[in-house]
Amino acid sequence: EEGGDALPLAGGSAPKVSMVFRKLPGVSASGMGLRLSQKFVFLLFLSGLVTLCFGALFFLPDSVRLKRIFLSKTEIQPVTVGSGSENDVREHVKRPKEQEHLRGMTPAKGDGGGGKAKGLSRKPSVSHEATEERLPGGRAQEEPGLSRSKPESASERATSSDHRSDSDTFSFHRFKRCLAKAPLGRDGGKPSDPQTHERREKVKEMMKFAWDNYKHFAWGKNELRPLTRNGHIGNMFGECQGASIIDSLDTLYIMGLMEEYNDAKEWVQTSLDLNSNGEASLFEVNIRYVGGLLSAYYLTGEELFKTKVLELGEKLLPAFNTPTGIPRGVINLGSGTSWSWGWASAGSSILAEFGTLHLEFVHLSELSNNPIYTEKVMNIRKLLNKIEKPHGLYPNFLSPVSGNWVQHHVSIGGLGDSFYEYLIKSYLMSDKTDEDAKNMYYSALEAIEANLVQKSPGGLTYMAEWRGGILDHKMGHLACFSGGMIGIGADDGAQEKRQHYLDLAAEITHTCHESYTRSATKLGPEAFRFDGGAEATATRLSDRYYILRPEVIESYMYMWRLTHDPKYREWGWEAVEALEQHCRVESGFSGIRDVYTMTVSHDNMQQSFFLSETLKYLYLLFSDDDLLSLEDWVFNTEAHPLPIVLVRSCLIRL
Ligand code: DMJ
Repeated sequence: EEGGDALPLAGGSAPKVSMVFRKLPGVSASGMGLRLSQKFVFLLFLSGLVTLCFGALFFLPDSVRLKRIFLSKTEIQPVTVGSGSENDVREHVKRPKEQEHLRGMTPAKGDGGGGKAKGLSRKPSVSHEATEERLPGGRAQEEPGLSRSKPESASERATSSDHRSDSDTFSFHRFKRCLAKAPLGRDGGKPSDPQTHERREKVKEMMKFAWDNYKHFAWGKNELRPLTRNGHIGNMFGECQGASIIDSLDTLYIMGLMEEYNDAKEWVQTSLDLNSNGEASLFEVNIRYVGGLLSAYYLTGEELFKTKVLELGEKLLPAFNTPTGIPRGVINLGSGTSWSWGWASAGSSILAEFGTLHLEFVHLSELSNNPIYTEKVMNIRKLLNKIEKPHGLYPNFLSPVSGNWVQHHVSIGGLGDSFYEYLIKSYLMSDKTDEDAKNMYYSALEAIEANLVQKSPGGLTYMAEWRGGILDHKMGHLACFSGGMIGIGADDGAQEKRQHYLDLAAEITHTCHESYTRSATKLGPEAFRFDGGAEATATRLSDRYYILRPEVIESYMYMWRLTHDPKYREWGWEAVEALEQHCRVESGFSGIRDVYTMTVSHDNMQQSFFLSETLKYLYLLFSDDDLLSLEDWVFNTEAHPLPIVLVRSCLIRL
């Protein structure tokens, strides 16, 4: 203590300092005359001060350059946005959410957009009116400068860097202002002519009936069994439950069934458990759960849906851990292990499964500001673009290990279908910037036309299947979506082919309608043939069933929007009458085992896609075009509407 270890101060001497401190009680002669504990407290105070100053930088406006300097590299991430090109990379600086709240750019928790506080109340409730208030119609049109603009050019992109930090975190409020039309249209899409209105009301009643019975007998289960009046769990979603609820959220919402929508939302909040095990289909979970939750978020702005979908998205990523990055078909959401379907030859992955992730994954990146989802699907795209294709066709099975085709079976129906759908829809959803998707789609369509499209002796156009060069003259109900697909893609092919594609779309839709009219029940079989004298009819007993599928009605809806030919509404109404007559049972709707007999036998299953797709497409068919306008939305393959990501270029300008 006598100053032996006192530090000499500049210009001073140790003994002097020691003397000064020696006069103070409790002061040591060690260090600067401070005791060890005092040095510790002093250092603690100093480090606290430094942390405070540094932290304060984050609360300063964006323009403060210091902030950028202090941000670490990991916080500046490249994000590819649906361009299909590796060069289309934008930098996005992550910004803490709190800052946006301070600046009033995004709703603070609990306000109209996020609804978090509402979400915390025991019974979250939203009325259509209240939500409509939050979704004012046509704002973008009313405010010059806020309307949709063409995607920015490379040079515009370069100069827009100053705005990037304003657009990196998704803001639901700004998103709404970027839509060309209010999502629900002017009056919820109410048609002006009384007959169409009456038909639309009928479809709404069917939805309510299907929902009420599901709620009563199968609440929380995946589907309703309407004859035995219980729930079906199945194993497509692992141990995830409530598929009918997730699939119904957006349908209930657009129909204005708000009490039902609120029940569904409350279930998501209190009971949707994503920490489950079991074998789940990556494809089914993606199109129904991810798609359903994304749509629910984009329509309502409820943060709950966004939180859930981002939680789920992360759980799907391990499926991509293969040598090629082509995901396997089955995943355990709990453990993250994944494997191929036992029935898929040589451990292969299926084209319609790994090729039907793009739309949802681009939106997962949009909402999470994490490029990983887009990277995963762009990698699939790249591999498919590069690989050699027999006659330009895409076979249905690919090895996730070698990246080679496993069999040469090509189909626009099951196993292949939605891969083609997602090519053209990726292009449309990217606000027509994803040139790779467009080129791949048109090349595929050319190959399909050259190899698969056939004309029957009776003059019906159909899509045959291809087995290593040999045609199977069969068309599945699933393949009937292609009328709508070719229709919505018609505008963007070579100019002179526009009419050609519209005609082809109309012919395919007509053939699918024929498959309905040629049955006793006026519902279409699972597959119909064009050989052995058959024309659009099922020849095998095993193909005669109808499980409430949407594809034919889906094509009616698109063709109606594209042509306004009244026959499509008439055909839709025929389907409503047939559904009512043959599929409606006392406690819900059921598929039937044979469309060719009037003594129907029910399969006791109300599929969740009946609520999500069949009834939604019918409702849209009898609504005005501004309800979920095709200018703003694309529908995923389960009919969940996702916004066109033009929003991003618009957001940058706001
Ligand atoms: C739906 O789950 C989707 O449309 C999927 O793409 C194919 N089949 C069913 C409906 O038939």
